[in-house]
Amino acid sequence: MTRESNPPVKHIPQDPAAPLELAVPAEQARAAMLEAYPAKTRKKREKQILLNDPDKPPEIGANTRTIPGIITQRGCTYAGCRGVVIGPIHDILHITHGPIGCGFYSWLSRRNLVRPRNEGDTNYLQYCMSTDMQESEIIFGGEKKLAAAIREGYALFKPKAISVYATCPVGLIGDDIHSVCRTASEELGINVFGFSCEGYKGVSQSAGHHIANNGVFKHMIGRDDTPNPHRFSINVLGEYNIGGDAWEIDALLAKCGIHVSATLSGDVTYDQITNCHTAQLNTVMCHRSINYMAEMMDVKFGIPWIKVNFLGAEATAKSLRKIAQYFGDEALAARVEAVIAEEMAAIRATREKVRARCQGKTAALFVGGSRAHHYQDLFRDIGMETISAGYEFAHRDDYEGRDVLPRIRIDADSRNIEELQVEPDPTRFQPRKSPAELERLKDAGFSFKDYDGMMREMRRRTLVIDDISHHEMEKLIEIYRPDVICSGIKDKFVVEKMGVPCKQLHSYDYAGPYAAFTGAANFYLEIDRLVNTKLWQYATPPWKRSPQLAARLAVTPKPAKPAPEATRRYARAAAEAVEA
Ligand code: CFM
Repeated sequence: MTRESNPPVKHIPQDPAAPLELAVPAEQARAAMLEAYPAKTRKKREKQILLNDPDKPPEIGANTRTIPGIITQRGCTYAGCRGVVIGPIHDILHITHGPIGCGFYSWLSRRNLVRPRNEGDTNYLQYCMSTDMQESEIIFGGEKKLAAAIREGYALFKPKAISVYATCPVGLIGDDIHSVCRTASEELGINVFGFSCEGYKGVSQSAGHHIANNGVFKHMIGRDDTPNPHRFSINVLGEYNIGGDAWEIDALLAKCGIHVSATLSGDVTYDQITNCHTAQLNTVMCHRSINYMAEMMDVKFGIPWIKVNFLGAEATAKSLRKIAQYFGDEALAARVEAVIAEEMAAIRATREKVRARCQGKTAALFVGGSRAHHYQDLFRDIGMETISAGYEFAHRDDYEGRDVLPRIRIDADSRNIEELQVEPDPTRFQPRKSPAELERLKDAGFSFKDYDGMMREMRRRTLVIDDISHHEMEKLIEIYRPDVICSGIKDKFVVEKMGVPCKQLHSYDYAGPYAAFTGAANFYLEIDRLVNTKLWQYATPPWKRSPQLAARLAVTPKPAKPAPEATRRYARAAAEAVEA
């Protein structure tokens, strides 16, 4: 298969604001995706598949229920709470109250990477703890079993804290996990707290993020007021250390002289979280999963927050400069500039080499609630174009920018999730900047609590698709055949069977790190390998085998190239080995 037979983009204009000239106009691709749906489904999906306008982002249907029968990429509320936000805290015991499958699938020991800092540091993440509910508990209630599990966990490990997560059946039968936790806390003398994060609680894992933020805020933040000795101390919120990303960010900031008090939540301890309200600034990587926490800490303790992105060399440099500007210290700013110059120089050759090989190639990204946006910066670094992107579960503000917040209608599903009423702490609220300093920053163009969203940074008339279905993904590939698709395990093999390389951006296919400068260079090299490999030439896609499909797609059916002798020899040897 040769891509040249059906290139997705006819012309790439120099001006980043100008639309790409696509071989098949985006309107046509959208119509082809919607065509197969029954009227009611189509009406809903029409609001979720849009043509982008970066100047005036169109209103997208987001954070709504997936239509039953559609194959979605989404996960559940429990996954967002226990799996994503709280899972990485490595020295508290996480007990899943529910059937064993929920605990097992959120074990995530390969995801939550931990590097103990000091002798004797504990890491419980290698253990998977669950109450393993059975039919008898479903019928007669599971509270006793939960209380016993908490006692047993404490007896075995003597942790500083224990957290309990409710799964769907727990909510359905009405176990009161919070009262069990309160009793256990009094009995054991440690912090024990629960999360009502039943899988069905919201329309996706996004609801679980909100529930997790509320719980961490109520039960952990602010419990230790030990003064922070670091002058330039920040928290990195919404960074989950996938593939070691948080370690790259930590090391880079340390080189600049900036101390990370806590990363919520990646390789982080209970003590770091209980004390992180003493930092000077909150920086937010993944806006979707943790904007609630940033807001609540600002109101209660006076810590302002800014949006950052450490994915992509240019984006990382911009974020470092923004942090330095916040602190307003000349020596710090100079150090940051020196670090940027040094790091950029170290990856320049790699970036240029890869750029020469990838320039003009295309990507499509469908991931979670922030990466489908952030990774566009990495592709931009190497001259690749994002022709389509979308989130699994993000809200309108992640697409259109935070200025739409007052205009978002709160539906019954969102109302289901508690909004904490937070007030300034009577003794601990302490604004980090004086009004005069804030005014100066504002005059210099500095903005707090700002997130422009994905659409403002994507090309005009590219396709933005919320909660993409398998059917739509297949159509997208048939029509555009992007050089790479970034997605997750639910699509990976469907995409690859269609002859398009797929990079998982949730697990990184167990590679990475991709954050900061060294991480960016890793990503460039990996994308180069993916989009320039000859491997895909040896796959015969369906339209090469079917003249009818080829006619429909207006491509010329050609037989697949025979593999070189060495490859055939290897295949023969492998087959013989299997037979033997
Ligand atoms: Fe935030 Fe995430 Fe993401 Fe997310 Fe996730 Fe994730 Fe993600 Mo998978 S918190 S929204 S719920 S950046 S697990 S670390 S990769 S879907 S884009």
